[in-house]
Amino acid sequence: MSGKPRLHYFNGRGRMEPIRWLLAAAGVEFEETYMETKEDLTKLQKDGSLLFQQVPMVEIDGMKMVQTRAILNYIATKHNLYGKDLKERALIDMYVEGMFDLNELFVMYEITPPDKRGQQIANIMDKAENRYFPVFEKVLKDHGKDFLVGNQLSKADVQLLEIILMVEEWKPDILAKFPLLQSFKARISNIPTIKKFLQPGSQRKPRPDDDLMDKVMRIFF
Ligand code: IBG
Repeated sequence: MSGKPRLHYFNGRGRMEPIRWLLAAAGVEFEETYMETKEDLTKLQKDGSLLFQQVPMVEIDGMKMVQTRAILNYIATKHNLYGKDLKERALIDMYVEGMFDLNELFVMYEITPPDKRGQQIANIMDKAENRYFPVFEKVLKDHGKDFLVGNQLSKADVQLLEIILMVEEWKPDILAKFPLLQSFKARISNIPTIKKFLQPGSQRKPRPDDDLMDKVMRIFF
């Protein structure tokens, strides 16, 4: 075994992408095994690798971890990306849960029928612009610091950049009304590990296309 974490998922964003982002931001190299068919999922389910019969699953430090948030919390704690005390952690949790709610809409997009996709994207853009981004703009404005919590990089910053870039793929001017999120984006994108992850050829996954959406349907439904 190489000692590198191994990620088990399909070759797309879904619920695994925040895990890829966090490992990359922490400077951790990782390997991936992609499921291509329902049989690949069934095999993992039958061999006892998946506690709740679900992926994402990450082999890390001798464990087979499942549950996206548990995996993220483990990586964040291990790499000091989870605040310095209980109150910072509480803030990080609140911000990240909001981001998960927004991200979940993107995850669901991957299984949205073609005739409903336009409506789903419109809903995501509306939620980003009117519910979530104003909150993070205000957080940055109120404390005047470079990072969301405690003036040091945390998993909340990494996840916010991920979601800003996802929303911008659909609405490039989404940050027009959010000057502090614009500078936040530039700052976090420039952190060396993250900058590297943003380069072409990294393990970052592209926006889902029709082929990927078909594959997801075939594996899970
Ligand atoms: N709470 C779990 C987590 O956060 O990890 C949920 C995990 C989950 O929903 N996994 C799905 C799964 O393994 C794959 S995400 N399902 C198999 C099963 O038998 O339950 C894929 C998915 C997408 C979009 I993308 C909608 C639904 C599923």
